[in-house]
Amino acid sequence: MNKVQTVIENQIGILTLNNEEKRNALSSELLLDFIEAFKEFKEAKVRVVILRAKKGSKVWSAGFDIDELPEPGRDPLSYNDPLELALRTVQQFPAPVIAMIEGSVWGGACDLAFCCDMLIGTYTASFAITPAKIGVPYNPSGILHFINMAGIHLAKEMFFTALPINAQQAKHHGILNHLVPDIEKLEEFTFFVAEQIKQNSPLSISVIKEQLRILGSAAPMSAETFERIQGLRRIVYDSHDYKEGIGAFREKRKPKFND
Ligand code: LCV
Repeated sequence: MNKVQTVIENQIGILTLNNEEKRNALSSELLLDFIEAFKEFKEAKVRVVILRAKKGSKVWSAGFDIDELPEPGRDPLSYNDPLELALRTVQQFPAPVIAMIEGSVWGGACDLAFCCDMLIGTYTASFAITPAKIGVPYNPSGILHFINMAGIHLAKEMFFTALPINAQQAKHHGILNHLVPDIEKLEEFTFFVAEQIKQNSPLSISVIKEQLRILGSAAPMSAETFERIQGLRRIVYDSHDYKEGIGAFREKRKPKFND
């Protein structure tokens, strides 16, 4: 497991993203290592997981690895893609997962952080939801994570502008549970919270976590409505803008989207 580092200390699993040269972009390789790490944590019966970047990181994660986005015409984020598997791994993990955030969080990495049970960050934390910047669609489960986390108006603003919100805004809107001044305090406080969780019943916590997961996505939807949402996404991943957005990122230039 090269792309993530894991340590277990006093029943706390610590997973550090380890792909600094690509700003912790979520490549398939990293995500498969990530899922493997959670399997180890589960076997070791850890009571809390802390998900972090290396100390001092300016970027917590740059999001989905854009080099791995498929050519137009194929769903870029389908049910069994590694990012989706990783999100469900976090959501279905039987103990709390705390995202400890230092630095900027982009696109799919926001989804990953938002799927964690709590977020604790420093003033360098920021969050951007980026599909419109690259000309890609977003999947219904991800959109629901953003609505649940940010509320509909902030979710719209973040999707439409693709601009980062800063740590204070994130705290104000309840995205960050806690905002602490610097990395030293971030580590100290996150471990303090983890220790508090460890005092409580792991069975009770795991059952309540699962209940919250189910209830949090309890909006009923007909099969026809679901197919319509899927169809809407296809319009984007079959489009000129999809090709242009990814091409522009690779060529390090501003994209020219269709009017
Ligand atoms: C591949 C990268 C990436 C990257 N992929 O360093 O949610 S969705 O729908 O939008 C979804 C599809 C998604 O999550 O898309 C990704 C969204 N992420 C972004 O828009 C952020 C893209 N990255 C950046 O804007 C910058 O890299 C930041 C601001 C994060 C860091 O800037 P910095 O100047 O520190 P570089 O840009 O120089 O990046 C270092 C290397 O990492 C690659 C990037 O291409 C560069 O590679 P080279 O050294 O080969 O030039 N890299 C960064 N992000 N998401 N590769």
